[in-house]
Amino acid sequence: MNSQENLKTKVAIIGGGPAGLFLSQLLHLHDIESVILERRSREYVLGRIRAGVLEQGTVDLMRRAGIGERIEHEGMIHEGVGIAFENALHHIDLMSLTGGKVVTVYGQTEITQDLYQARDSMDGMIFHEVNEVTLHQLDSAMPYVTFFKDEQSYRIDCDFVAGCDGFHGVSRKSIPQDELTEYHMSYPFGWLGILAETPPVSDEVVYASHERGFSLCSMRNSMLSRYYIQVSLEDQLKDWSDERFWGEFKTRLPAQVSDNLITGSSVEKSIAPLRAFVADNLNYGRLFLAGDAGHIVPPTGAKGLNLAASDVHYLSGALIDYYQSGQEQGLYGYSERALDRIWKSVRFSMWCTLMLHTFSEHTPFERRIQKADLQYLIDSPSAQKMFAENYIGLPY
Ligand code: FAS
Ligand code: PHB
Repeated sequence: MNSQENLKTKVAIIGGGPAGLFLSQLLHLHDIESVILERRSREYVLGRIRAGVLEQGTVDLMRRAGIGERIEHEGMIHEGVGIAFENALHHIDLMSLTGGKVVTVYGQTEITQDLYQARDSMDGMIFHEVNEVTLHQLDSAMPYVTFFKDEQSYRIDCDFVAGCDGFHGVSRKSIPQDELTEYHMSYPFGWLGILAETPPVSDEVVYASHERGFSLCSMRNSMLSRYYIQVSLEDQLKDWSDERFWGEFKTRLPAQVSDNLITGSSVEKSIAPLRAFVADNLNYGRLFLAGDAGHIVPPTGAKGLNLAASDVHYLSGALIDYYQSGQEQGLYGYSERALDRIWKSVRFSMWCTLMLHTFSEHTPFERRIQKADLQYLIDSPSAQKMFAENYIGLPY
C-alpha cells in the first residue's frame, strides 16, 4: 500500500452532481479553490435522467457560473403550464400571473454536462470513482477529508467541507445525531419515467390527475419526450413494457392531449419513489450541506434541482464574503436562510402531490376534497397566482 498522499484546498466538495459542480464553479470564479470528490464515474453521473424544469433563479445562476450560453439556444421558454382533470385541459398562464416570469425546460443532464465542461476548461480538480470518503474534525478550524482512489489513500486538509453528495451521501451522516433534526415523509407510490425519441405530446408541461393515477407530460427538446406515470411502490421496471406504459399513459390523459400522442421505444426508463425530507440544520461546524444532501422534495413541483441552485447561491455567497472580507455571518446564517426557502418549496411540492395523485387509502370524502382543490385552482385567479409564483420559483 502506498503512503497517504496529502492535498490542501480551501473547500472540499463531496459530490459531483449539480450542487457540487455549481459550487466549485462559482468559487473558482472568485479565486477560491476547491476539490470535488465524486463516487461515480463521469459517464455514470452524466447518464442520469432527472430534472427538466428550471426556475429563472437557476438560469441566472447558470449565467453567473459562466454556463449560460448553450441554454440560451437550447433551453425552451415556457410561459404557461397545463393542468388536466376530468378529461379537460386547463392552462395556467405563468407569465401574466407573475408579471412576466417564466420557466425554462432544459435537462439536468445538460446542466451537469455544461458544468463539467466549464470545470475542465478551468482545470478544476475532480476525483471520480472515489470510495471510503470520510470527514474528520468538522467541529474544528482544521477539518480534513480522507478517501481512496485506485487503492491510493488521500488526505485533503481544508477550511470547509461542502456536503453536496445527495440523499444517500456520507456528509449528512457525519453530523452527530443530537446536532440534527430530520423530517421525513414518504408517499405510497413512485413515478415511472420514460424518455422517448418522439415529438412531445404538448408544447407545455401538463400535470394530469386521473382516478387511475397521476401522469406528467414533459420534454427535453422537439424530438425527445419525457413522460411519467404514478405507479405502485411494488411495481418494478420489468412489469412495465413500453406498450403497457403507452396504453396507461393514454388512458390517463384528456382526449385533446392524448389524440396528439406519438408513441415510440423508450431510450430510458426508471422508477423513483416519492418522498419529502429536510435536515434541520444544514451546518455543523465547518460542514455545510447543499442540495439533496439536505433535502428531498417530491418532483411534482419541479423543485429538487432548483433548490440545489438556491442553496448554492446562498452558500457560495457566504464563502465568498468569508474569503474576501472575513465576514462570517453569511456562513452561520446559511442554514436558516436556505431552510426558509426549502420549507416553502417542500410545502408547494407536497400540496401539488396531494392534489394531483391518487391515494388508494383516500375516503370518498378526501377524493371529493381533491376535486374541489383542483376546481378552485382552475376557477380562482388568486389560487392560480399562488400556484404560479411558487412554480416559477420564490425569490432567493
Ligand atoms: P445529486 O444526487 O444529483 O448528486 C450527488 C452526487 O454525490 C452524486 O453524483 C453521487 O454519486 C455523489 N455521491 C453520493 N455519495 C457520495 C460519497 N459518499 N462520496 C462522493 N460522492 C458521493 N428534481 C426535479 O426537479 N425534477 C425531477 O423530475 C427529478 N427527478 C429525479 C429523479 C431521481 C431518480 C432522483 C434521485 C432525483 C430527481 N430529482 C428531480 C431531484 C434531482 O434532480 C436533485 O434535486 C438533484 O440531482 C440535486 O442535485 P445534487 O444535490 O447535486 O444531488
Ligand atoms: C421533467 O421534465 O423531468 C419534469 C418536469 C416537471 C416536473 C418534474 C419533472 O414537475
